[in-house]
Amino acid sequence: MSAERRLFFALSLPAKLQKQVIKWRAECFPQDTGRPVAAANLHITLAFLGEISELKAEALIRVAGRIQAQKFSMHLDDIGHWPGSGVVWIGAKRAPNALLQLASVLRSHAARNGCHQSALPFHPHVSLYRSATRPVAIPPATPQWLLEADAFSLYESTYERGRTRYRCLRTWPLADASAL
Ligand code: 2AM
Repeated sequence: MSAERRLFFALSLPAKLQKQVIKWRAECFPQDTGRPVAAANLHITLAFLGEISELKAEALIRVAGRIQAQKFSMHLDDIGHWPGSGVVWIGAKRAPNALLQLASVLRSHAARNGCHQSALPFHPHVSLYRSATRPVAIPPATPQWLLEADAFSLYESTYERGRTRYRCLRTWPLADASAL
């Protein structure tokens, strides 16, 4: 029997934006805020699939390739802390419809393929810290970065030598609105 892998669909952050976020984070949060997420791991999860078989992964790769979704841009203008999960995040006060639609389609395909989906509403965010269980002084604002999303990807999450790594398995382009 083939091994299961921990997979998720996500939007990546361009390398330049990753660097800007990391620099701002170091300037704005105390060092003991929590476990900082590595620059290369900054992303917006669209649909979490959990530990799944190769067969399920192949089925989801096929459906992802048939999704027709459009490009969008979003302002990363919101910051928050979820003490329960220990996540400090940045996100969007107003998530673009194209993003919500893409996540919704991916999450329903995931559910149809037997991947349990959280009952919590989808709240697009970039996790900056994990294990932040104590109160966090949240900076008043982000630098209002603009994230231009022109593709989405399937990632594998692995844990090796004490480090979480996300490996991009496949990427699909998002279309210009005029092409749909
Ligand atoms: P996050 O989106 O809050 O950062 C890979 O593990 C990604 O999937 C992480 O970004 C993580 O959280 C998200 N994730 C992990 N477990 C999850 C779960 N049970 N439900 C939804 N998302 C999850």
